[in-house]
Amino acid sequence: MPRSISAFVASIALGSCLVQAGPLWPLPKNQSTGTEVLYLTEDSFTFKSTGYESEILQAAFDRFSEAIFSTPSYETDRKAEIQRIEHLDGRIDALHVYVQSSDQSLNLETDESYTLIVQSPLSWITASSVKLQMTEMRKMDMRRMMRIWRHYLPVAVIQEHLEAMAASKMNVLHWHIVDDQSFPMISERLPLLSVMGAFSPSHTYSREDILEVIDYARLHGIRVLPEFDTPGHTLSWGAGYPNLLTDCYDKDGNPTGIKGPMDPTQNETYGTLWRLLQEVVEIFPDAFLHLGGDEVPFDCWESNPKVRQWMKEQNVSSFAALEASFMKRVLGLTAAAGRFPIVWQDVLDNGVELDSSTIAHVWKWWFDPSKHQDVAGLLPVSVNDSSSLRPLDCSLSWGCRGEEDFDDVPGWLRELDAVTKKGHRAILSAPWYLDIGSYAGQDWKTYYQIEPASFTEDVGQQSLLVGGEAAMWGEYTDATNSISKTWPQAAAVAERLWSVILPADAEQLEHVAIKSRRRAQALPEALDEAKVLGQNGFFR
Ligand code: CP6
Repeated sequence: MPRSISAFVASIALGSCLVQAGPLWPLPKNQSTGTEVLYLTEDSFTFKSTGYESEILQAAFDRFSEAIFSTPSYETDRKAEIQRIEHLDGRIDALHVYVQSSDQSLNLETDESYTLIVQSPLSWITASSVKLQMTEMRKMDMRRMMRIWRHYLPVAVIQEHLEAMAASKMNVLHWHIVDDQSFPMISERLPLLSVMGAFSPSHTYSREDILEVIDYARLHGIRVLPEFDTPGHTLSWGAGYPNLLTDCYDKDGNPTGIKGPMDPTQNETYGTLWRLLQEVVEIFPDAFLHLGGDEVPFDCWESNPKVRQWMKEQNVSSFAALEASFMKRVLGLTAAAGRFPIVWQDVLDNGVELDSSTIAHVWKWWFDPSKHQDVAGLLPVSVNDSSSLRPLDCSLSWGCRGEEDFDDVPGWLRELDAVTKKGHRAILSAPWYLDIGSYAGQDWKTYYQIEPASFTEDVGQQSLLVGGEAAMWGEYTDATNSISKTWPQAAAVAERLWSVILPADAEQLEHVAIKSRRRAQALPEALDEAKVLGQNGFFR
């Protein structure tokens, strides 16, 4: 039995650190607390690896030594401090870390559970994998992710995000690396993408930059999931390779000079994508690739006589079917490149029949029942309008597409039900748009109260929800405010995702009850904890 447990809380003068019982973040599955108060000092304390050694472990030791002993000392009364330490119950001289597996790769199957026992003079951690990230999260391993972009962010800012992610135990960076405004990734095979499409030559990511981000992430136990969004959100691609995009026409059939989504009717479009994809898989090692597929506007395709002619010839009867044929070819290329695909929910909503191995990314908080007539027995759609549940302010132009979007159940719950009924795995970001926000960073409470698994009581369906994501779209954030807009709010999403309640899991009901009680207690404490983390420089 541990004689005493705890988080490394207040760090104090003398380069020492008190170990006290306090709120742990994220909440562990099990925790027992003793009564003794222990301490560490910089001179006597060491980390020691007793299992498989690794670079990741060493990097973590360095980071935590720094975090424990180099934090600012605001309680600078040294004398009082010496007296305090003399009255404590014991010193911890070492933390032994026993990693049981030699496998250092990070993937969807990585077991991140560990047990921490705190006692004097020796404490230890036993972990299955080198990723000392979490206590076991029952049967569902929720993946916490975070997305950034649209303005350019320097590598140093991305690294700061990675540090904050590691501090809140987020484990995937969803890097939405290109969008309409800019193509910052330097491609060796298609150099004009960034030469013509980036904001400027200095607003780019070289291969070295990207590899640096990926390695920095790896040493923090984080995977990098790149997104190359097509066929929409691709304006910047057209600066260097205009033939990739569709020419739009006006009502009188004259070209407007405006470009639309990618041109799905030309083989060269897919040839160019294939060349880029080969480079992408050289650079990004993750098994998954995000293919986008969101918000494809059909009006430009419709206006283009060549596209209409092609559709007639190929017997493609609708623009949704045209989008489907594009996505299917891109999915084929992705499989050929050896990556598993993730797509935004729009692709499934538009009726594209996808292999069930494709992961659906749910981002809309509204729901269009007409797009889901093929799925029987969905959560009932009620038209009674309880406005208190509206997740966001309807004055935002894209927030309210008609009253039918909002009823007593958030649209994303229905969508999760629909896509998992079709057998797809799902990732959820709809309730966690950090870029939107309401008053002065108060949204973390709303983020924390989301119950992502409550869309069904079917354990099979619940098990298909593989992750959640705190999203920071970069329309209104850049290097000057991206960190402060994102943190520490994102930490509330992380804690929520490590503590997801699965209502249908009968054998775990007791645990669920304990968890929800602790969650209720943790809410006020969590804010204090976030403040401590903030003061200690985790969230600069
Ligand atoms: N950019 C891109 C965005 C969004 C999407 N794709 C987006 C728009 C509105 C909301 C959330 C996200 N900013 N490329 C859609 C996935 Cl509310």
